Formats: sequence, C-alpha cells, structure tokens
Amino acid sequence: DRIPLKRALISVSDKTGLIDFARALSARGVEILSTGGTAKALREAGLSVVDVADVTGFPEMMDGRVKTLHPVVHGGLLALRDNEEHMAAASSHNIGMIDLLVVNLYPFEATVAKGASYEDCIENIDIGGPAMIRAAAKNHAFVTVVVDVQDYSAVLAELDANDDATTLGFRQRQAQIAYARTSAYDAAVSGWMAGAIGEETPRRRSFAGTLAQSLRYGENPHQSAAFYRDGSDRPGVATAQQWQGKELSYNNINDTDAAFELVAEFDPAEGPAVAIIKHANPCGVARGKTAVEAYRRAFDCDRTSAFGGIIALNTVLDGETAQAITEIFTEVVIAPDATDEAKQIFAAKKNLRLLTTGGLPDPAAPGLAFRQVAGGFLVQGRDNGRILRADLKVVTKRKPGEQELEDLLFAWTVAKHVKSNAIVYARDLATVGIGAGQMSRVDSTRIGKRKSEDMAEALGLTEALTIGSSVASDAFFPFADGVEALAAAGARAVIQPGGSMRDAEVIEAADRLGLAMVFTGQRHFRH
Ligand code: 93A
Repeated sequence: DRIPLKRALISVSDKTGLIDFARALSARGVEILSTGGTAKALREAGLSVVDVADVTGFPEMMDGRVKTLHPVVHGGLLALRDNEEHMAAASSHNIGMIDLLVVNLYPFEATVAKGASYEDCIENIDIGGPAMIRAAAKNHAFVTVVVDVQDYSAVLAELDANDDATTLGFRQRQAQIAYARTSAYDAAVSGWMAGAIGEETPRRRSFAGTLAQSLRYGENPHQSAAFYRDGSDRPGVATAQQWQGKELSYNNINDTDAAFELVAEFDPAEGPAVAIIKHANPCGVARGKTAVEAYRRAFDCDRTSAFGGIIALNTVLDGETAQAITEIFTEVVIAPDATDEAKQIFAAKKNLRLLTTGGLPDPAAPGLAFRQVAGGFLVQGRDNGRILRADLKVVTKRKPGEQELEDLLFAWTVAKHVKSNAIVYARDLATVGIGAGQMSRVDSTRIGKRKSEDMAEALGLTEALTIGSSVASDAFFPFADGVEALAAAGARAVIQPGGSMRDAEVIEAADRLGLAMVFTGQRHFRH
C-alpha cells in the first residue's frame, strides 16, 4: 500500500510554509506542477515548476475561474493505477499521474468575515480547488491529498518513514480531512448566502465549522472533545485573546460563553454590569456605578457558589475590580478589554485565565442555536428577543413604581440566561436570589428565597433581600401557587410572559397579595 511520490500539483491561496515544503519535495525528486500565483512564488524562491497551463494546453482564463478544470488534471488525479483501461486511456490522451495534491482554497470565510461585498464573496468561492480535492480524496488508494498548511510536516515525516512513499492509512486520514474541509467550505458558502438573501431560518441549511482546538477532554474526563469555530466574528470566547492561564476546558468555554452573552445584554453606556456564572447559570448579576461595585454586588448574591466561577464584564476590567476578583478563586474572567494595571494584578494568579474580546456581541443579532438529540440535532434561531418598557402590560391594580420597573426589566433580562424554570429576584439592579433549572416553578421560587436568606445570614443582614424585591419568571405561572410563593418571599413586583389558561386566577392572587404584575408577552425558556 506504499505509493511513491513522483509528481505533485500544488495550488494554494495561503502560501504559509509553501516554499519550505516544496523545497523538501523537490529535494526528494518530486516534480511540481502549479497554478499562476503559486508557480510564481515557487519560481521566485528558485524552485523549478511546471505551469498547469502548459500541461493542459489552456491558459488560465476568465479571471482564473478556469485554471485546473481539465481532464489532464482530473484524469491524473482520478485514474486507477491498477486498472488497465484507465491507464490505457491516460496514455492515449497524454495524461500524467498526479500522486500528491496540495490545495488550500480561496479564503472564502475570511473574505466574508472582513465584510466584503457580495461580488467579492462570490468571486472567492473556489470551484477548481474543491473539485481537485474531492477527486484526489476519492482516489486515496493512490493519491495523497493535503488541504491544510499544518499538515506539511506530517507529510514529510511520512515520506521520511517510508522511503519517500506514503502508506494507505496516511492517505485515508488525509482524505477524511479533505472531505471535512470541502463540506465545511460549502456549508460556509450556504450559510453566508442565507444571510445575504435574508433567509435566516434553520431550514435547508447545512452546518459545519472548522476545528479551532482539540480539547483535553469534554464535560467529563472520559469524554473526548474539540472546539469548532463557525467563522462568525461575533465577539466572545471563540474569538477572544487569552492573556494568561492554562488552556480553557470544555466546561470553561461553555460557561464563559454563557457569562459573556449575559453581560452583553446590558449597554455599557448605562454603566458597568458583571455576571458570575457557575455551570452555565448565573449565581449573581449586578449593575453598578463602577465595575468594582457591580462585581461586589454580583458577588453578594451568592458568595458560596461564586467560588471557582466565571466572571464577565460588559466594560473594561480595571485594576480595582481585578484586585477584588483575586480575593477568591476564579476560573476565567472575560471582558471587552482590560487595563495594564488589571493585567499586572492578574499576573500573580497563574491559574486565572483572562480573556479580552475587543467588544460586545449584539444580543439582537440573528443566528442559529443547536442541540443534539439521538439521531439528529435540533436547530432554532437564537433567542434574541428583547423587551422594552413599551412592551409591558400592567395587569394588576397596583402599577409597579419606577425603581420596580427598572428592577423588573433587569431581572427579566437575567432570567433569559437562567435555565428553566427560572426565577430571578432583583433589587436595585442586582440579583438577590436565583432559582434555576427546576422541574417546578414553585421550587425555583423557594430556592431563590432560601439562597437569599442564607446570604442575609452570612452578610449579617436583618432580613433577606428578597423582601421588597422585584421578580422575573421566564415563563407563565400555570397556577396561583407560584405567585403566592413569591409573595411569601416578600416580593413586591413580578414580570412574566402571561398567557396561562389561569391568568385570571394568577392576577387575582397578585391583587389580593398587593403585588404589581406586568406581562411581557414573550417567553424565555432555556433548557
Ligand atoms: O477559480 S477557481 O475555482 N478555478 C480553478 O480552476 C482553480 N484551480 C485552482 N480556483 C482554482 N484554484 C484555486 O486557486 C486553488 O484552490 C487555490 O486556492 C488558488 C491558487 O491560485 P494561485 O496559484 O494562482 O495563487
């Protein structure tokens, strides 16, 4: 199964590592065919190259749209070397065999990411490259295909180990990688087109990403894992710069994303916001006049759970906040930016990872969200729903006051990022009790209350901060018992979608208990 390399076709847009690789192939006696730009680069480096145009007998034409799409190229890639008819056809048509194909594609994803025009994006859809890659990969019984500059060294190592030949196992692995690349490429084209023509629904789409990083393990140490990028430039954990600390784990990436998406809901022009996340749920979120104040108030919601948490800021991490954060153990801090002073303070904490993103993601942006089920995956538009004051409908006799309204909207925004059933108690733009992920809404209500009582005790307060709080429920109350439980916790105002068959009973209970209640008309389940 060893195939010696005699003739290679190299056609690459990304010319990283090209010269060294081609030189190493030349030194092994491999003849090199190349397309325009690649041939030019190789010649300039003093290597001898045959132009594909000389082999096909056709010039590269139509702005390079047609350069390698020719039977002399595809016959050389696809011919079965052990098939007499194939070889007879090759020799009667003067088709020489190609044993190694090295192609990386027109940078379609990068062109889209830099915001290029529709026409530019179209021009950067590679046709000849994928055609050759797929042909070479299909014929991996005889042909070695390379689609990633990172694989050059592996090819040379393979040749070293096998007397300038490649083994079937190696060619199979390269073919598998090749098809991953062409399918991701076409998925990127389809995804871009969907956006370009305003077809953002998840229907008739294909999904793929590019491997960003192999992870040490998954959610648990016995699970393998990797991180894929989808090519979007949304600021966040996928595109962040890491300043210090060891590599992010699977759970870190998941939690960091949850944290940053949550604080991005809060416009920094209206002041700093900080979220502390554990297991993808917030254990404290607050706004403040300063970042450090927001952090301390978020921390005070649930100091116990905050230990080993992940912290996100919607604003620059300054020295004072960095100092406060180092008082306990934290896994990751993510912010749009960090001052030099903050970076210096963190430098003393080797295990703390600091990520900066350069900006905040737009919470209202469209996009897709995925979830796996046995035999497939569910795809939906991301939850980019947002409620403004004008959307609220007061349903009780008592109207919420000004501060209550602000707290209700704050709690509502946090609840969107809490696993259902979500109950969020807030006071003065800080969470004071969060009940997450329960099968019963009443249980979430009780958990939020109990956590607030525990904190009151720890902080030496005379009473739990849920007393006098405003509360958000991510979905409607099916019965009056949930509202009764909130009143028992001392809540004064409630925000919820409404729409239950028993809304009348729920409103009646709220009126009886003196609560103000508003309906959003929108639900934020998060499972
Ligand atoms: O426009 S194409 O789709 N038509 C082709 O026939 C073709 N053949 C190779 N693009 C084609 N390529 C691509 O050109 C390769 O995939 C590679 O990305 C690029 C290399 O061009 P150059 O050698 O001129 O820099």
